[in-house]
Amino acid sequence: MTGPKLGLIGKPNVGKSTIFSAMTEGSAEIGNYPFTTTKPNLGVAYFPVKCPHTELGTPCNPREGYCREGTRYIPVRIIDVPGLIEGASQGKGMGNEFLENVRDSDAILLIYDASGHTAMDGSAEITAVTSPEEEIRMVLGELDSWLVSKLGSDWDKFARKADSTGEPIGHSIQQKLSSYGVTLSQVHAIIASGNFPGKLLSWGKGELEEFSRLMFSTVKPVILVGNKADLLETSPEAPEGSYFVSGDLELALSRASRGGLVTESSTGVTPSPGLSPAQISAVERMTEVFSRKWVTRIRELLGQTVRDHLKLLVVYPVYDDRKWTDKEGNILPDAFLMPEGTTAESLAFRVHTDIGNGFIKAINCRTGMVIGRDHSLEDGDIIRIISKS
Ligand SMILES: Nc1nc2c(ncn2[C@@H]2O[C@H](COP(=O)(O)OP(=O)(O)OP(=O)(O)O)[C@@H](O)[C@H]2O)c(=O)[nH]1
Ligand SMILES: [Mg+2]
Repeated sequence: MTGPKLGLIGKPNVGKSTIFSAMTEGSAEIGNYPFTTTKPNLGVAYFPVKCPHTELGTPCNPREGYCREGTRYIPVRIIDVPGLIEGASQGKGMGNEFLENVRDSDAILLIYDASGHTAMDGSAEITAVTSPEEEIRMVLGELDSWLVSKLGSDWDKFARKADSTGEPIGHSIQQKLSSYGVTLSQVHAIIASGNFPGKLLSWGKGELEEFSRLMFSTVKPVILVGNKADLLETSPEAPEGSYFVSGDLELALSRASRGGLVTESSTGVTPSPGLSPAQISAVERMTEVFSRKWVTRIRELLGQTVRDHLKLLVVYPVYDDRKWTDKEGNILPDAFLMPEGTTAESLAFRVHTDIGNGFIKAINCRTGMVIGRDHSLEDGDIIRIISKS
């Protein structure tokens, strides 16, 4: 599995494992008490795109993910980690263990309790004991302090050595952060977008904090997800840019659907015949909550995370530009996630190093146009690469 990795983080008891289970159709342990999760859960979830096979009229044969009724489901990796409390960056609670797990996440879904019914330490409360803003500030603060402490460890020694080599500072920082999945061009972009002195020895805590803030807004975007939307009656006005979901109802619906109690389609949820009045009223409840305009379904959240926040495109490489198949005749076997601005040549390298090295030209299979190595690809493109090898 090669898809991007999304980390679910947040304070205890906000519903991370519930969302994880609903996303992955798995069964992480869920409990109404803090620190239910003591070890990270890893799983695979799928986000939907309209499958180009509908243009061909013949079903596709995905190598990864699956396709149902013209919708292709593309895999992403999800990690659910133990709840985070204040002081986690200094190792409090399961702090360090949790934070190490987001190291190689491509994006972070910061799950908070939009209903404000979970106390800061994760115990369930009837009355609102914390504002979502306070909760988000705490989690972001811990993320920042953790990265600052990692980046800042042995700073003087590191900076003196790096400055003396005369290497560009981005290069040294990227090496220091090599296990965090940050590329050299991303480090350069961060440095270019802030106000950083050219000598690392001149950097202080302020610079490290600024670097961390930029890293979590660009390289590893943090996406705010307010859970327990079912407990709210009206759309919350804040925080800006947040999504609102109901992990509980998502999980109930996915279980009901797998158990044959309901059928879900693009038009809604239909109860199967023979349900009890209690089951019917549960289905009505789900339908009502999911019909709220401000509530996002979690698979749409995954799709938007991949496209709008990680800025990845879905591209379909094929061998036959008319039948859209590989050499074995499989229709649209691969759906690759590639960064925006990806070229035909970089797709060739993603298919295989030899194909990249032998690149001659590519064909946009929808239009039949020949495209060169530097041509930027677009979301949904179906591309044939012609290569010497
Ligand atoms: N009303 C409501 N309750 C929810 C929702 N999602 C989760 N819960 C409940 O919140 C409690 C905590 O859920 P978990 O998924 O275990 O929370 P967690 O964030 O993984 O907790 P830790 O592993 O302890 O950090 C459980 O009682 C869930 O049933 C939701 O969308 N709505
Ligand atoms: Mg949990």
